[in-house]
Amino acid sequence: MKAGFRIKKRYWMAILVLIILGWFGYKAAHASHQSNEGTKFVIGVSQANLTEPWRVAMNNEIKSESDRYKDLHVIYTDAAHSIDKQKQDINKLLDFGIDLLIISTNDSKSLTPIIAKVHKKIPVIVLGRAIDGYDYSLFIGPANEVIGRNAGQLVADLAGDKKVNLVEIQGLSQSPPVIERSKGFKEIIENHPNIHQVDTIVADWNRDKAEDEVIKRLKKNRKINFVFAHSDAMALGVHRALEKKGIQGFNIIGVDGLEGDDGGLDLVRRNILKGTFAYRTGGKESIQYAMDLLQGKSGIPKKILLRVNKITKDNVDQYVQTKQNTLNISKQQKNRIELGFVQVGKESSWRAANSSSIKKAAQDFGIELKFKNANQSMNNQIKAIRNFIRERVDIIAFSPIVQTGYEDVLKEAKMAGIPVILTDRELSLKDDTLWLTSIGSDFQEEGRRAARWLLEQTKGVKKNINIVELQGTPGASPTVYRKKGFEELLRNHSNYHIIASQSGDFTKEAGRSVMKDYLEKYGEEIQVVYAHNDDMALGAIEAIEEYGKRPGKDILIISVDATKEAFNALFAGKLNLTVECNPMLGPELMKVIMDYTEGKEIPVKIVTEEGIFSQENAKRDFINRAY
Ligand code: GYE
Repeated sequence: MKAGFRIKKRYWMAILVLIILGWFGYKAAHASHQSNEGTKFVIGVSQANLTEPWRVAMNNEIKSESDRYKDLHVIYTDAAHSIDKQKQDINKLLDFGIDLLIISTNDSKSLTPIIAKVHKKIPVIVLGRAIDGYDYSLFIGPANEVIGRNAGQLVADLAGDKKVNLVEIQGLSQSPPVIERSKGFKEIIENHPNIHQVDTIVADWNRDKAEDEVIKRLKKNRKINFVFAHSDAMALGVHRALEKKGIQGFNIIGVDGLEGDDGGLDLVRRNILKGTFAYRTGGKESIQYAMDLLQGKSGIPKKILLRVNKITKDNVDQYVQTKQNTLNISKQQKNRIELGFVQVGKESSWRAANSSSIKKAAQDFGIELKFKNANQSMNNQIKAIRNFIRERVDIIAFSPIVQTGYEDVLKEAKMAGIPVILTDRELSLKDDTLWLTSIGSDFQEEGRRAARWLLEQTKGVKKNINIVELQGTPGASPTVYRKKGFEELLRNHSNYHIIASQSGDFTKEAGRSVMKDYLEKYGEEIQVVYAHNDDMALGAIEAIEEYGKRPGKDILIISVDATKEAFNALFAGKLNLTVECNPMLGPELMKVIMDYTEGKEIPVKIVTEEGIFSQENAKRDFINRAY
């Protein structure tokens, strides 16, 4: 009897457990269904790993921002450092039917193909680390070269004239932030003969690896007194190694500036780090832009580079308190925002398209626009900016004719509490706190695209190829960087020679007259013209025809801008390539102004989307052109 009773009791217990499990299972399913109730968008977040504190902070930012949208559901995956697993994660997210992918990768190459494939189906936001090429909707990440340069400058400031034996501690070898931070860092320290980089340690962003490696190096070189680590986590590893060895007096500089115990800000406060460079992870911005993309908003750029803030003992507490980009204007106080805009001039058809884009976007966004033309004179621009300051406009935007000479007037605007936005062209000023953000093209990449096309077209040609160059306005950022990018790729090919290079000031007339001189001087030797904009190229085409040669056939013509007139020259077979430089910056300018008035974090650089147009693909794209 007893045994039988025992069996019955177990039987009923099992039934009871099953009922309880079933009930919780139903609740969980119903709850997840409830949490999906009203879901309009599903975003997939593919994270490379969650062992790097920076990525944990990034996911937390994504979570807190996405919680603000009731119609949004987010699914997270963690690849745990495995490239293959991240590929599987991406496919799993696609199988869930996500509407948009946010992905943060470890390196730049391995996932580029699968991201390009996904981008053909749904929008893709690449977050934190760049990938090769441009097959994605939007990249959001820190201005890594700025981080490197600022870190180099901080070492120089801390060292003064003292002798420095420095070790650089890098993250994952060949990852974009490592390459860019290292490049910026070396650009600065190579100008300081007292600073010697005696070693480089690759610690894969890993704190413990940094700790182990630096102990080995210290045995070889006891004179090390400075460390620049590409992340605060690795910097902490160095500190722990030195503490174990009882070594004092090291100057350690990190990057990331995260909150929390052992975060960069805490390490600076505790004087473990002499400095770090804080920037937002981009998690919050990725959700904001994802919703803009999913809702079909205009003015979405191609790249967003996040502002970098140098943090030392002097400003660490003030940094934490200050709300980034605090406004002295708010929408409820003013029904319309007043924007003072100072244009370069009327030198090119690109400029005309740029001006009309800004005027139309101001109307579309309901922003009151005060528009001034400087007729290619920097003094006129400075005068116009001063007038806007006197008139107390809410915000100033302008396209600097040249890269230098505006520091004083920008300081006056900052003193007056009027934020300034750079559009189109850039400044070479190191102090990037003098402007809110810079919206425009990657001019150096435009130069590379021109060279890449030429190398492709002349692949296998062994004989000398002589190029004449028509430069833009001397000292203007497009001139400087289109030249730099073009030369960067040709440098490795000894049979390409730039036999002449002169400014045509971005105008058709000057382009024509300079080309006339080139033809008189070099005649038959010229095989290629590289013009920094279409207007000068069109002037050169006229000069070549007058000389009796066939532009586009006897002499290859390569230019930049991709204006309507350039397309007509492509169709006529007189131009061979025009690299797009998008002048339609109006929507992005007005959108960033609206974001700013809403207190959103504003990136330091916003890069526009661009392509290239040859005689082969021009017809297909011409009809959709806005300029
Ligand atoms: O290429 C040229 C204009 O600043 C990118 O200026 C712009 C350049 C453009 O005159 O046509």
